[in-house]
Amino acid sequence: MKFLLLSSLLLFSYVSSFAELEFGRSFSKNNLFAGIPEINVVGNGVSISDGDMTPDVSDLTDFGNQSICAGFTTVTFTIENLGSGTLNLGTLTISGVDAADFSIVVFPSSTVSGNTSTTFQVAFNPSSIGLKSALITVNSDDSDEAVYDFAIHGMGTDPEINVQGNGNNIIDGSATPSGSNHTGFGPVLVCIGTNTRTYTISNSGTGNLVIQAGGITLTGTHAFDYTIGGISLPISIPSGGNTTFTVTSDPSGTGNRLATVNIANNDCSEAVYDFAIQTNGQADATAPVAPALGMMTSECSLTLPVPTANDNCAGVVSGTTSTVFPITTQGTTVVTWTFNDGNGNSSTANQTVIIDDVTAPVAPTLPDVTDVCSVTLSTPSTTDNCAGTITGTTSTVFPITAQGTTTVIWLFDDGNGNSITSNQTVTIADTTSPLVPALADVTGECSVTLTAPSTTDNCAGVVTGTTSTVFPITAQGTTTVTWLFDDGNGNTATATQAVILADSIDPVISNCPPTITEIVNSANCSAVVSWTEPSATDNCSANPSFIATHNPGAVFPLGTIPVTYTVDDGNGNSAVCAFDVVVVSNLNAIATVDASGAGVLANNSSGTYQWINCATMAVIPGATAQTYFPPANGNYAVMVTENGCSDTSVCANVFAVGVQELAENSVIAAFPNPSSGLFYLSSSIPLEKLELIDLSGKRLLEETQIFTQIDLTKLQNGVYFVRVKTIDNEEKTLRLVKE
Ligand SMILES: [Ca+2]
Ligand SMILES: [Ca+2]
Ligand SMILES: [Ca+2]
Ligand SMILES: [Ca+2]
Repeated sequence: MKFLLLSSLLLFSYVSSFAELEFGRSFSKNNLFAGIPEINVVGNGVSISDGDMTPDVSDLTDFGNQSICAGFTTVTFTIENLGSGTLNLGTLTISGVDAADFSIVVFPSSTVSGNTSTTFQVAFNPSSIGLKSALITVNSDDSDEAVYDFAIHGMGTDPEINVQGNGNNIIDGSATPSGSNHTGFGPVLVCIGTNTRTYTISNSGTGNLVIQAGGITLTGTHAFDYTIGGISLPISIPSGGNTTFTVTSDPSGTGNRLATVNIANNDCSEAVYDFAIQTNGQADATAPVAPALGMMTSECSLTLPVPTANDNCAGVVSGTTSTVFPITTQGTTVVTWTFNDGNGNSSTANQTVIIDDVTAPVAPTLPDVTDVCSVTLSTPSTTDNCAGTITGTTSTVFPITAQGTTTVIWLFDDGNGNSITSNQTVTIADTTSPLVPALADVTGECSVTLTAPSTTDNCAGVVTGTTSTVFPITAQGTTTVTWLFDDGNGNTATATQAVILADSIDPVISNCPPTITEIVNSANCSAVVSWTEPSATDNCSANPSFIATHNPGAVFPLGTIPVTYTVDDGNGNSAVCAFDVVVVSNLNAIATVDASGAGVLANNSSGTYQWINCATMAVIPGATAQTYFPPANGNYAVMVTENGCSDTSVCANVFAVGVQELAENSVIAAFPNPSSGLFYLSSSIPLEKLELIDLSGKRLLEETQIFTQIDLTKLQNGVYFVRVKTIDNEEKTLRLVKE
């Protein structure tokens, strides 16, 4: 092993020599030694005097420290030929008590041209501790320094490593970690915890204690849980010196975590200094430290920033909450935040949030609105810091129809106790009158009550007319009714309507009495007559009044007195009820023609008689007997007077006075006589005329045709006279009795 190293150094030495030869040097002694060689030995650029017996670091004659068990030290010296002549070198030797600890590993050239140089290399590889001294001798043909020698020395060393933790020794090869020397790390949290121990490496030996790069390693089951730090390798610790390094434990699991620290060094007896370390990995059992969370306020809504808590393992832990953000509920909300370290440990913290809207909605500017008839405002809106768009409310009822100016107060309430109002002015002005309607004339008989007419208005719609005229109208003729149409907004229109009343219907009379006959005694010849008065109705007049000629209870004289009730409806229409009151005496004078047809007979058996010629209604003087035979045919009545009261009979016809009798040879007869009604005539002379007369002288029948039969079946039983006239102008009266 050492041989191989020396060979490589030897090769290097030659190359180095050639380099120095090639570049040469400038020597100050050239002029002094022209033509002859002159040796000079140099170390580290410093001349080493021939015979120098005091090794010195400056010229590399002091080789310094060198471990006795590892490596060696080499020094290169230069042999200069300061003269112009060639220097021929002889043997190069190392001598002295410790010559065996030194060796020449690169030899110089055997000849050195003038003003050039060559080099050689010496290795120091001590075999034991202590100062090792030797002498190097260079033999040459230099005229005055043929034996050029100088002393060298070096220190054989062996560092002694020792490691301490916590001021206590750690035995090399220790397998029992202990807290006292910090090979036991104690409990350390797996999650995040680390424990760093510092160890001191000291060198109590000679020479430098050298730890090469990568010289401190970790092995063992859980070596990956530990890291080495606090030291920069390689490092050389001088004798008596020390240095420190750290081992940091970061357990990746719970329980005992074992590893071994290995320090590879140049201590010949403890080339690997190792010891066991141990950590107790701890699970996390500590909840995050809940923070104190300040109260947060806002007017409308708030989304809380997520708070954090510090956890021994998880570090900064963000809170979580079931509260839904943003919080918009007015008032106080307590948000509970939970901080979970992910290792089964959690804590909570409450945070008070106060949402308090104190800002009223923005007062909007509302435009004035005008219209003719009515206005229904559209609902305005405004904005609020919290509620956003807010629509207004009002107590005003729409549509607004009131003429003039109405101020509508809109209320905007944000629902959070804040509100404002804004006014809006509405002006309604109707200047249009209702339409004037054309009203038709109305006609009637008695009365008219008009139905109020209507018209239309731009605002009021249908407007019904009013009038000062009092209904019903009953005045006959034409009445002009003036109707007023008022739209209620100060605008009116008028229209007239003619009402024409014309009553053309007469009153109607009911219960008009019939002829009233009163028979009075002869005492006063008058009668108090009463009757139920007629009644009247009229299409127009409710109680039409009568004008009567007589009233019930009036005194009526003998005779026939017409009574009239005249009723007038006041409208030019009238009706009349007329009847007779007949007052007759109970004398009841009756004059009848006697059986001869030539006299008249009064039926009365008492009183006095006075006959009257009906032709002149003159009293016939002296004719005062019950029976009167007038001197000529004619009509006669009798006035019977009794107790100062008179009664005059109906006139009776006397027809047989002075009648020419038939000739003896003419025979005219009627048979059967009496008969039940049918009588047959027989005559020897043709007849040209026949008259049938009753007892009162009234002529019932007159015939001019040939007749042989007289039919009285339809007459009452009694006595009748048949007066016949022949073609010879003879007359005969036959008396017929119907039974
Ligand atoms: Ca924790
Ligand atoms: Ca508000
Ligand atoms: Ca109007
Ligand atoms: Ca009438």
